[in-house]
Amino acid sequence: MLVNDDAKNKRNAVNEVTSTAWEVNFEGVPGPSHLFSGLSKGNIASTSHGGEVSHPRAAALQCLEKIKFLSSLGSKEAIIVPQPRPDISYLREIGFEGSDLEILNKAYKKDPSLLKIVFSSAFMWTANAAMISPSSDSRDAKCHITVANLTANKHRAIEAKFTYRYFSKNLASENIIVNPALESRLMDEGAANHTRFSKDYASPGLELFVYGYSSDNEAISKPNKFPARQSLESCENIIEKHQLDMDRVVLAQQNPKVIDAGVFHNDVISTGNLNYFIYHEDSFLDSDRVITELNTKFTSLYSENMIFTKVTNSELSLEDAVSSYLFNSQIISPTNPDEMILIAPSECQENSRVKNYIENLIKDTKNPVKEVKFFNLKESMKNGGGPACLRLRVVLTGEEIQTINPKIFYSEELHSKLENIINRYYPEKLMMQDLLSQDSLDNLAKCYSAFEELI
Ligand code: SUG
Repeated sequence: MLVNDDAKNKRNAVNEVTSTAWEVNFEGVPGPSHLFSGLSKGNIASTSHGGEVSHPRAAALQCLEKIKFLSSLGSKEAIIVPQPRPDISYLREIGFEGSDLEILNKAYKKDPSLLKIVFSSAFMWTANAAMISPSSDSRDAKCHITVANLTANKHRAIEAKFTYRYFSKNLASENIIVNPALESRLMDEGAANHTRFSKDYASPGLELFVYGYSSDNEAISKPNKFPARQSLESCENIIEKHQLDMDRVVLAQQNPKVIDAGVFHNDVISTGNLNYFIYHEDSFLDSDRVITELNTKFTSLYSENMIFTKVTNSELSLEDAVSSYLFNSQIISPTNPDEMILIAPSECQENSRVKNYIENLIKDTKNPVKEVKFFNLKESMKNGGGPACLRLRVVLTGEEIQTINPKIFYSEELHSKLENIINRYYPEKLMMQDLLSQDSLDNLAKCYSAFEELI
């Protein structure tokens, strides 16, 4: 991809004017029909907890606790409200007719898994909502958002319509371009397979796109046991749509071996923030090449090296990595880029090998991680979603933030309104059959109109 000088000048000029930018976390909130449905093949937590009783109220309150804490540290937090469920439109599209309750009963009789799809609360994992390139990265100096099509799983593919409406309504402007999901052939799971590196949030960044297979090139190896969810072609399509230069992009293939070990998204096995990347040695098919390319491109941008932590099998097995979700921790640096905080799931604290690993990481002065904070997100974790899955990172300049709907930003007031809705409408315990009544449908409808009024 060639860059013309005009575009480059424009990009540099914009960077000078908008020298302040923030990473805004767009946080997901579980819905009142949060269930353990065992829907995601290759996601070991989801399949192993399928059918258990869920706790929607606790699920949502656990997430709010995390958001409140991040906000108290100075992190900019925005909320993506739960998507309305059940998604009856999907059942109508595939031929069911009648009132909502009649449709649900007919679908349940035909195939109970149809109900698992339409009641799914998987939208809470907003890291899968979209792929984002900030304006400092693109040739047209605009922020680009491409909604993920999530075509690997039907219960996730139904999210794209609402997500597109949400971003179009609350973020889209002359400088923030919201693209609809890619055609379904190009399988895309959003920012869970994408990490951006930079010196500070305002500077042009280096974007890492990770794929699990190629739809067009049979020679590219595939996992044997579990499905790969992100195609090389979807990454290429987004790189082009977002107007990124290849000298600031790195493409990496997930190691099929890790997909078969339960790494259905790359954010289950590596993560980064600013100039720092922590990854398991088995993350990529050619991890050494990926790391060298990242460092070479980062150095040519900033004349300084990136900082890497390679976690070896002897330090932590893939099994420990997947069961504890260490790599799905959020790494944040709300005040100082050299002082990063790991926001880890409490499962990391409960596994002594992982806990020791984190303690040593913090002691080691060669990396910027200075502190860890553990969160109980068990209701999300039982479906395979850790702290990082629950947020979508969007780097925005001060000017761009001004153009966004202010109602979506987290505040104490929004917190208490969300808490009230959750305490009022969310069941304490839930099994799918509990949802098949007019009372339950009425309760869900009231709950969603309360959310709609908020934003
Ligand atoms: O797509 N789980 C989600 C978890 C997504 C995690 N996100 C990131 N890694 N960024 C998924 O597999 C399980 C739903 C259920 O079984 O009820 C589910 O969809």
